[in-house]
Amino acid sequence: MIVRSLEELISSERDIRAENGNWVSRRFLLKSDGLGFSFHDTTIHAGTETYIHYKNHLEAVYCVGGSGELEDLETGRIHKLRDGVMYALDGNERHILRAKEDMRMICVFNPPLSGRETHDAEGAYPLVEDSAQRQTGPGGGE
Ligand code: 9YT
Repeated sequence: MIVRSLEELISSERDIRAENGNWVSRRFLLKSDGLGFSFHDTTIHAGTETYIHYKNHLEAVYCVGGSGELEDLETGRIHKLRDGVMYALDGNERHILRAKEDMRMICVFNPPLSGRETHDAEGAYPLVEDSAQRQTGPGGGE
């Protein structure tokens, strides 16, 4: 069994800030934990707009605080986000997150993130190879 608190993640190596300052992600579970998914508590900061395209990962996101919107760039649809709304990227959809207030998001990734990934120039996380444990792709992700 694994038990972790947010307090112990903050300021640890599981506490990751986006290079552009738009979000902070506390990574409760990573690939090394062996569950087959990763599990994060992410805050998207108020007033920010973030383009994301996870080409290598599926993600489910549950908003548990704050408000903003999600634009699905595949369809052009805009969805309001607030406490109690979940979205799942089951088709590697390109999207934009706009936070009106700080949005607290609980995120699950499949395959799991390995650790310190931040978005690369194309708004994606590189896929970390099992054997080499090496980051590939533009920007290197770290
Ligand atoms: C909701 C979302 O995808 N935010 C970007 C950060 C990501 N969730 C992460 O690394 O935890």
